[in-house]
Amino acid sequence: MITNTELEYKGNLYPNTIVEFHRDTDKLYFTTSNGVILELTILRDSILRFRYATENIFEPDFSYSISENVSIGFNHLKVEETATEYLVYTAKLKVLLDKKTLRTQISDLDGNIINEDELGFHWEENYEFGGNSVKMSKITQNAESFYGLGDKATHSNLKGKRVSNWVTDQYAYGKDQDPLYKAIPFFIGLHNNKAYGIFFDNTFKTNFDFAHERRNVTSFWADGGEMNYYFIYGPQMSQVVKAYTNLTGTPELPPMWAMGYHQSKWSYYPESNVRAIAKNFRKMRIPCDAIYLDIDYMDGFRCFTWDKSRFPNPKKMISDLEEKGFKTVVMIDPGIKIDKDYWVYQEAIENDYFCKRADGAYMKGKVWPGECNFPDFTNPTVREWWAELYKEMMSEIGVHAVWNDMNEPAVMEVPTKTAPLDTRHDFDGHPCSHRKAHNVYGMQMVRATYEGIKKYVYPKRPFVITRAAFAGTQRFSSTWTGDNVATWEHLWIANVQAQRMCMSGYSFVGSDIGGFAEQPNGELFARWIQLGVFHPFCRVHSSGDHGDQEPWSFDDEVTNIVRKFIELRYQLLPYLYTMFYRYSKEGVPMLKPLVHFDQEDHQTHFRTDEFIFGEQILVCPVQEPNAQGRRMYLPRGIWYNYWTNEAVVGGMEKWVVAGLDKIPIFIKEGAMIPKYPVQQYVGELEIKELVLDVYYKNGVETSTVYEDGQDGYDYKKGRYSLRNFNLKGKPNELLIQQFKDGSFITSYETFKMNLHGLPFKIKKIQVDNEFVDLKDVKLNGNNNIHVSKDFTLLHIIGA
Ligand code: NBV
Repeated sequence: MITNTELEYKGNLYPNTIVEFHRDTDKLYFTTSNGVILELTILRDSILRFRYATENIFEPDFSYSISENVSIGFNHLKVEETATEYLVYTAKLKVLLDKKTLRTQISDLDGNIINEDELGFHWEENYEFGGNSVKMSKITQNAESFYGLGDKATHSNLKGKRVSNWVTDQYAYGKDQDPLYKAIPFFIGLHNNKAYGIFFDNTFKTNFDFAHERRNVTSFWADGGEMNYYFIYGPQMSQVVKAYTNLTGTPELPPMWAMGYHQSKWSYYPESNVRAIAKNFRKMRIPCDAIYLDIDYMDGFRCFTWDKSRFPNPKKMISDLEEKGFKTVVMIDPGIKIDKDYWVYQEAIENDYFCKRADGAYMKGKVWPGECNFPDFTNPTVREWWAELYKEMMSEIGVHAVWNDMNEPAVMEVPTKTAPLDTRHDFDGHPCSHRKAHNVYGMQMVRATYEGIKKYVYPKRPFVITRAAFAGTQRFSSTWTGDNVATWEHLWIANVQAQRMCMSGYSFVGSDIGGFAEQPNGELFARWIQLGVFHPFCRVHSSGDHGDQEPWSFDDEVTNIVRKFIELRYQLLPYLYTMFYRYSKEGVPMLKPLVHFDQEDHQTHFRTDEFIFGEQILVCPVQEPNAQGRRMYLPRGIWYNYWTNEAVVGGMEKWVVAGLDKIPIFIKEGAMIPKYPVQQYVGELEIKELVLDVYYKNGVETSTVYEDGQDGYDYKKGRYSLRNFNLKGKPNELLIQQFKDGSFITSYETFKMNLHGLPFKIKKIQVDNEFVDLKDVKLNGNNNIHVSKDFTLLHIIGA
């Protein structure tokens, strides 16, 4: 056992004996004789915040990550004192604080240790920059696994790894390369079938070591700021993820078209090229909702301008595209060209909006337009100005959405690839250097963008995309995983990254399908599309210098496969939209790794490839060339093979056939999957009937379908339609109850129920306790029936 006194000689300082304790409503303060204060806040029975001050002083309490809408309130709080410790009890947890060392141990009320300090909080004075390096070390529990942390391109289980968080432009990154574009200092620990989470709310560069350096120690530390972390108890991982997501917030519902298929390239220009691409989508009957303009639409890469030779009349082009069902999304970068004749530059200079170096000079960096200055997006006045810059672009020219790139910020020709660390930032009234503001710079940029877009597309809903992100950025924007490469390994990375982001509160995510750098062959492109249509954000993007990456750029076989899978995504739109609704409302991640689905099954703890899309669809991409299928793990339960309807028992590995035109897709038994007809774009067709694919189960399962106007805010006034279905199957009957909520009137009157796996022949059908003539429900063999959307109880009875 290392004592505190010994370690003081190794440069680290430790709290010593607690000499004072007091309680202030939901906050408990423990002060040590060497001036450390632990402020322990009880947010909920299972959410605690630990914050440590040294020299008796806390920093002002401020966070960019914590949402305004976080729900707080606990049922029970009691503090007891013994000779050696303080004991804090909530309705779910017991925290023990050692009086001599301030170390903590958290257990559930049955006495199971969930998380305990090893050395606990310690720090090092930072004489170079001021402040402290703050550190925390915990004991790694037996067989503990770790998940989360944003976009790390490494095995989903982080056990044995060390990672850091420093938002970085990492062009053509590789597997295990770290850090990448996002900083999300949140992880989930799982041991003894119990999960907890830790969110280290510190914007400096943070590091996490999961039993990498020392076998039994998990630690995290930051270059500055406070040791300030939230402890979230499950015991279910789903509860941890939901609670973290509630803490850092969720986005409002995006317009449904944002969930369609999107086509991008660096760059589509001139206008004739954009029009030709759009035309081909409709000609080839491949659904598509949005086309992206990369930096080359601008005049000399000046943001908020147009290159008039390439795009003489953007307004006309955008409205013509809109008529054909395409939305136009344009790129905006943070770097503002130093050009005295450029209005954006002038306004920023006049109003002192650019970041400055420590000694007062403007922070200057080279990006696409040449030398640039960079707005200080951590200044609320600058954000307001930035939001207004979108006015003309959105409300005059008619642009539908914006993607923010290079907002790490990325700077060229310097080894650090970003702003100098002495750059000053306002940090919303807490002035600081880039060391503290770097990780949130992109977040604050896209926040400002979001505010502008939201204002100027009103009464429609905003849609924004960002490359850089910090914890909480999901409230404002969707995201993509940056500059990946057209390799099979990157297909694996994209799969892991998307799941990991979902576990880190950030569900609206996708990769550059097909790879950004280099050129995929048709097979890789097809396989990537097959994964990409199951990602919340679904966009093909490429650097464009190695050839084309449109669905028709390969051979006919590939085009047909790509079309088939994009069509599947459009059919699944009501299912996907419902997933988003649950994410937005309840913080439920849209993709779930198997460990999230069934943490008690230890087989799931190290699975990377399989995931649950929403609640009931199991997907496993094929990630190798020349495959005719693959081995995969089916979690426990009974699953229907989507392609063959065969029911399979899970809880084991299986070989699943999947030639190039298929990937393994399984539907959970009892599921009712809503489908729309294939449309070429969202809103093209009035939905005449909602298809419900019903998968028989001997037992009970619930399904949900959420619908609304697909854009606009009427849903906030109650104009939505929420249907909860309770399916109950018995050997000789199937009962479906429907519970409805909301006042939105859907365009269809009936459901077409496709019945899969029914073990009996249908003899009679009752709707709301009345027998109906089988002709009226158009019973077709044993396969499907058409019933009114208003039923409350459907009873299918077998012979
Ligand atoms: O704007 C050009 C690209 C863009 O296409 C890509 O999606 C971004 O991630 N951008 C990076 C800058 C150049 C990268 C080499």
